[in-house]
Amino acid sequence: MEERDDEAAGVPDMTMMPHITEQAINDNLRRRYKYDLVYTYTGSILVAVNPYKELGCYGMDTMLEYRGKAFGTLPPHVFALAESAYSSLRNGEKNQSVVISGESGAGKTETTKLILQYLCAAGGQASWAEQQILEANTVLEAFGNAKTVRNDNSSRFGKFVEVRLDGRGGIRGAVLRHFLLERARITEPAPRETNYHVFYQLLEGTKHNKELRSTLRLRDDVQYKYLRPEDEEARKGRGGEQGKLEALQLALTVLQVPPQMCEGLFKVLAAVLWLGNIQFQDVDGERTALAPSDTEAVEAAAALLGLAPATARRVLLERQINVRGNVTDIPLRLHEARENRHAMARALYSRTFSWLVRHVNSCSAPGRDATRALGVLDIFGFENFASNSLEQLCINYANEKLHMFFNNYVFALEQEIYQQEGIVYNPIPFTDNAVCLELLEKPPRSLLKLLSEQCHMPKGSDGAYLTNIQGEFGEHTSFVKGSRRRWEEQFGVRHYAGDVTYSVQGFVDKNRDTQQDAFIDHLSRSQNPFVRELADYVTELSPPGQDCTLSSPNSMGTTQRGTSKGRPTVVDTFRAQLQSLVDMLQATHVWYVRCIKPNENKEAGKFNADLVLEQLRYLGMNEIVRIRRDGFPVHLPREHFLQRYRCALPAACKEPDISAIMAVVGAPATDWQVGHTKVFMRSSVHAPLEARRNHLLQTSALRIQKWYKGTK
Ligand code: AOV
Ligand code: MG
Repeated sequence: MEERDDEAAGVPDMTMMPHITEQAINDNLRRRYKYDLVYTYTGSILVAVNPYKELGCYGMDTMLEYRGKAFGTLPPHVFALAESAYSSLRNGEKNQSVVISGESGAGKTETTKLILQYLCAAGGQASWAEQQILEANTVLEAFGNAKTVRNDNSSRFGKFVEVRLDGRGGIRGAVLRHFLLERARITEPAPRETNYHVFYQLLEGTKHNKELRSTLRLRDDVQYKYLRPEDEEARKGRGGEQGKLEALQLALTVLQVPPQMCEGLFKVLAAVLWLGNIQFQDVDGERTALAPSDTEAVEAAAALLGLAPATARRVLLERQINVRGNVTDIPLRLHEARENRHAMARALYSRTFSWLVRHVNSCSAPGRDATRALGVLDIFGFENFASNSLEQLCINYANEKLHMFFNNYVFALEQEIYQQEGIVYNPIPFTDNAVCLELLEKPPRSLLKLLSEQCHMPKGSDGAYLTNIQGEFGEHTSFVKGSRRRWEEQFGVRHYAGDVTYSVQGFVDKNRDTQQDAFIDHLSRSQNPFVRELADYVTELSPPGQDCTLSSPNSMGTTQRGTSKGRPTVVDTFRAQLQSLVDMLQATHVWYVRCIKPNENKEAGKFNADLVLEQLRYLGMNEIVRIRRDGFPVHLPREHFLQRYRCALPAACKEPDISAIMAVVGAPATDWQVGHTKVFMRSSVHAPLEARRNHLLQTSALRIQKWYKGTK
């Protein structure tokens, strides 16, 4: 590393920059990046540029350094933010949350892990609850992450981890919510991408564990189609999977998954792989048969799922329909049989994922004394691939929603409060994404709503949906009609982070997510105890909290038909989940981390200024720096302010007043104002006030200790 020249290394807080322009912000981040200073503040918002290499600043020593220190007293770091959220909670302030955003590969998941590690270390002794929180992550990453073209360890689900603490700051457990695991990947990973990590870990790990390998009926010499054997290249770059299976087994043990369930769970994974290899053949255009030369796949899948071979054959080749109580078997046509088998694989895998989340929640369930919560939100980042489908629409919709929440919190609400309180300030305009969100979700007619309507029609189709939205939204400023050539298959959305073209093919089926009821029925009678549990519930589609806190999911019994009116579709449920998440965040104090991706090649030391500039633009970084510099981000009710900081005044002072307190820390008059009910401050005033208060509290605690010892 080059020797550091402090001036050349930029400023640690961008609100301190003399001139705020996009270029200056970009330049500041670039300078810092050159010296491995990947963290930069904008007031209390943390900007993190992905280093793409081990930095050596995440050890216990660094954690201890940040322990108990007020925000801004040490160089910017994700630990400083975690410490502030944690200490606010301990000081009895409202529940805290950290919202981490940035595009795919920007570093959200790594940041989340660092925050959780810090919290778990901050709790003091490494307790069981802390161990479980960290191991839950190992499990979720194995089952929910995969290699994509943008990120070798891309999260294919969103998560909100709520760490629960008692009044003294001790960690008592965690509650996990998950959002929309990508299902298409299970049966059809995109070219140059992989399936979920766990499959490769299982195959690699059982090479050295022959016994498990034979229990799972896995074979060395068989190529599993769901793993894209033709695309071995895709797996390179992720490093070996050696030792990962042991780590996963250990994590499952820490999470108290009984050995019998563990085995059942691995059998389901192996069954999914075998399902992918089943070959069908057409009989007479109406009926389908299993390829006679290839019985191994069917037998293995049936045995692993604990089903009788005849039962398995039946659910693979026929579907049951229920007409007024009469159940009839209807043969599946070739393409239906193939698709039906994929649906079985996806149902098994996504139910396994939901089972794991639920299990984690039950085993690390916080006790009654865990009254405080610190949540960390890590979702899938904004995506724009060569081909985008319903998964990308949902992912990008989630990012729009959070962007709106951020804007609202940082700009709209903030300036509204200034106005109400009679504060003098220069209004700061910001780019609003409300119009795009309206297009996506606003009732009664929106892209998502019309999709669900289409799914409730017996003859609903992708084509009809596209015609529908083109007619409805042709003139909408956020809607982009597909290019002239492809307008009958594509449409586009002008997102805050750029235009994305979506291919409509598969939208209706994916959103319906129909499952064969007969299959689930058979699972409930399986010989495999884990499989029986999978038949029990449909949490993949249930809202946050897992246990049906919203009204809808109970009506989604497994025996209902997928298209019936009233049953929530995938996007209906996702929308409800997101809304409930936002409502919940609203009730907390929110900390923000904005992750930035420095280059497209996952390379260390490369800062592509154009790429960063694009992100700074759509994040509205320029306006953020401005409002944090010119605005008054810290507000406290007058009474609260006086109570909190009167300690800064000499004890003789009977009538504490705001200006006297401000004078003690030498706050310039431009940096604070008193509104009708609240005191407003810049961070430059708040930080020294807090530091002074902490110092005084510590010295008086010491004095009391001394006095106490003296009296003994
Ligand atoms: P993401 O969560 O934002 O993408 P990740 O957190 O998975 O991105 O980061 C992508 C990769 O960048 C990681 O696998 C690391 O190799 C590297 N990386 C990120 N942060 C750090 C760090 N602080 N130190 C070292 N390496 C880092 V996505 O999940 O795709 O939206 O859906
Ligand atoms: Mg991630």
